[in-house]
Amino acid sequence: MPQHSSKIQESLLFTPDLLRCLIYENVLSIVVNQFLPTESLAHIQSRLLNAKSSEKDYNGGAPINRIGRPWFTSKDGADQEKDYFDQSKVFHEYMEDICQPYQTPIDRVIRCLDHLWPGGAKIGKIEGQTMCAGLIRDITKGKSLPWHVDANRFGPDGKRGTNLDRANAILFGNVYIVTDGVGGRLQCRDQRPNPLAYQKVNNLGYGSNDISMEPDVDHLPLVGSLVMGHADKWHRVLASQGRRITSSFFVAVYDESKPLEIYS
Ligand SMILES: O=C(O)CCC(=O)C(=O)O
Ligand SMILES: [Fe+2]
Repeated sequence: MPQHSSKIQESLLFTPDLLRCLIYENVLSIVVNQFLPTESLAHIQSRLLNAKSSEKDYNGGAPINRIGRPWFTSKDGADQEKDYFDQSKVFHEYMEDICQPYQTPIDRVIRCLDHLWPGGAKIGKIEGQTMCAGLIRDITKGKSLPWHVDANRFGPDGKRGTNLDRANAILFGNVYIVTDGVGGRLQCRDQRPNPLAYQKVNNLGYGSNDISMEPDVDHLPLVGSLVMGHADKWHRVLASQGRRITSSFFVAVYDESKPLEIYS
C-alpha cells in the first residue's frame, strides 16, 4: 500500500482546505507533517518517556498504557463519569507541567483548529463540565491495535444521550510524539461499519482481527506529525517495534458556524 495515495492529503501547513477535505470526505485521512515545533519535541518526548502511566493495560483489553482518561471509560456509571470530569482538570494541569515552557500538543491543536474553522474550536463540555482532551496513549514494543472504530453505538465511544450525539462527524486525531520510525503503522479503511455489523465482527471486545479486511491507506507515523481521520471508519495500528507515544483526541463536528468540540 503506497504511503502517498489519493486518499491521503499530506501537507506541511494545516489549512482550512485541508481540514474541509477530510470533513467533507474527499480524502480518507490528512497528515500535517512537522506539526509540533522541533524546539519542543525533544523536551516533551523525554518528559513523557519518563512519565508514569495512570493505568496499565486497560482492562477493556486494548494493550495501551494511558495518561488521562478517555470518555468511553465513563459509560459504566455515574461514579466513572464523575471521576472522568474530576480528572480532566488534573490531567490538563499535569500535561501543562510536563510540557512547560512549551505549549501542550492539544493546546496547539485547539489553537490551529480555532483559526481554521469559521465557528472556532474548544474543549468539549457536557452539561457544563469540561471534558478531557489530548489523552496520552503509550503502546509498548510489539503491541498493536486490531481493526476498530472509536465512535459508533457499539464501539468504545458508544455512550449516548449527550450533545456529542448531534455531531455530524466525529474525527480522530493523533499527534505522534515518540515513534520507532518503522512500525506502529496506522491503517484506515474507507468503510463505516453500521453498529450491528460492527458488533458482529468485534470478536476481541476492542476490535476485530478479521484478516480479510484490507487497508485503503497506510501511514508511517513520524514524530511531530498529526494524522486525522474519521473515528467511525475502520482503522488499526500494526505492531510497534518500540515505544509509541501519542497525544490523541476526537473532534465533534456540528456545522461550520458551530465550534468544533475537542475531547478524548
Ligand atoms: O495511534 C494511532 O495511530 C491510532 C490509535 C487508535 O486508533 C486508538 O487508540 O483508538
Ligand atoms: Fe481508534
